[in-house]
Amino acid sequence: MTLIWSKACFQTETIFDRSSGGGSDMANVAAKREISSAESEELSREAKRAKGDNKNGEESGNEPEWKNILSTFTTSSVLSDSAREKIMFLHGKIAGDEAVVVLEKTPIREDSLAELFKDSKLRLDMRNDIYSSYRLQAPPHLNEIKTTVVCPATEKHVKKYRRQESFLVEETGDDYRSITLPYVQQQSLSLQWVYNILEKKAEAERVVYDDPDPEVGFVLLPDLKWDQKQVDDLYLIAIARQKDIKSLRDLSSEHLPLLHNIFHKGKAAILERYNLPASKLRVYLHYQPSYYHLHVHFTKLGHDAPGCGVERAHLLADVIQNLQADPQFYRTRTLWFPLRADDGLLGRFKEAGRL
Ligand code: M7G
Repeated sequence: MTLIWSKACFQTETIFDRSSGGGSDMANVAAKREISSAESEELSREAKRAKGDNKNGEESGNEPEWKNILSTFTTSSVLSDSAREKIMFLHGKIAGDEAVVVLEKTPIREDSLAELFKDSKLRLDMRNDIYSSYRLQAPPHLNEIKTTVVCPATEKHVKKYRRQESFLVEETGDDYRSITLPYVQQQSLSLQWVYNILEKKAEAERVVYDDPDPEVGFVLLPDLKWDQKQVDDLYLIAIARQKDIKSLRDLSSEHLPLLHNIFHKGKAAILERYNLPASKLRVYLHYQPSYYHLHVHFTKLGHDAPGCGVERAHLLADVIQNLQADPQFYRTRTLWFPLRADDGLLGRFKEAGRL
């Protein structure tokens, strides 16, 4: 069953401005038009806010602003899309800056059904015996598109979203130190968004739980991928306060108190806020992650979250047990993970003759 919680809770979900134009504006993403320099400056400011200046349009304490920073988005390519998942990843430009835009149709919510049936227009496509098919035109507010903007986007962001063939890589502890670590130190995506969260400079009103302890503390909040409209696709992340743990590979038994704390307090906070028991949660770390600052994913069991497959996700419960059995487990064991064809790290493994 779909659970819905307070308006105050889901009003805080938008970290990027969105268009009140909804679907029709989004459908025009490929349309190019000239813009004046004043308009361009305004859009650039908007893009910077979207990038990291961290206000979510609620400064006034009212409804989020509905500005259309995408009205001048020019598409250069569709990076990937899925008709089944109703999602499209686009590469293009906003006011001269490289941008990645993700458009995703949102699930139908149980609490909106009455309004949907009452206020929609229905057009018959075909009828045959007891079978009929219609097009239902819902009121715009029930037909939104979750829109994520990365701007200015780097080449690494563009690669992250481009559909690519993947290869499974085998990494020994030595491979990590000689191939992966040097690459990660040179090439990782910026962690500014993580520091903004830890320092309450961004998404502060979205935080579900905050443990300020510098050793075992963490911040738990909704993941960028979750629109918070229904618990069915719940997705939160717990970001460790310690800044020097890049990934699973850095963990040793000395981090057990931190991992226990995230595991137990994270689950308790989710039970309290969303009424979802631990038995309904998948709690895991990615290896390789995209962002090399320790964080833990909490997703609802049954929700097919991207990256929850066995080739990338490591259950936190297993991680804890492995470290209890062997304090250096993740520093010494061979780990397997998928890399995309155009990932620079894959190139390094090939150069080293490891693939
Ligand atoms: P990951 O395992 O490093 O990489 O997870 P992945 O993106 O390939 O899964 C990082 C997680 O942080 C992902 O689930 C992202 O959706 C999420 N995330 C990324 N950014 C830039 C943000 C952000 O600005 N805010 C929030 N709340 N989550 C983010």
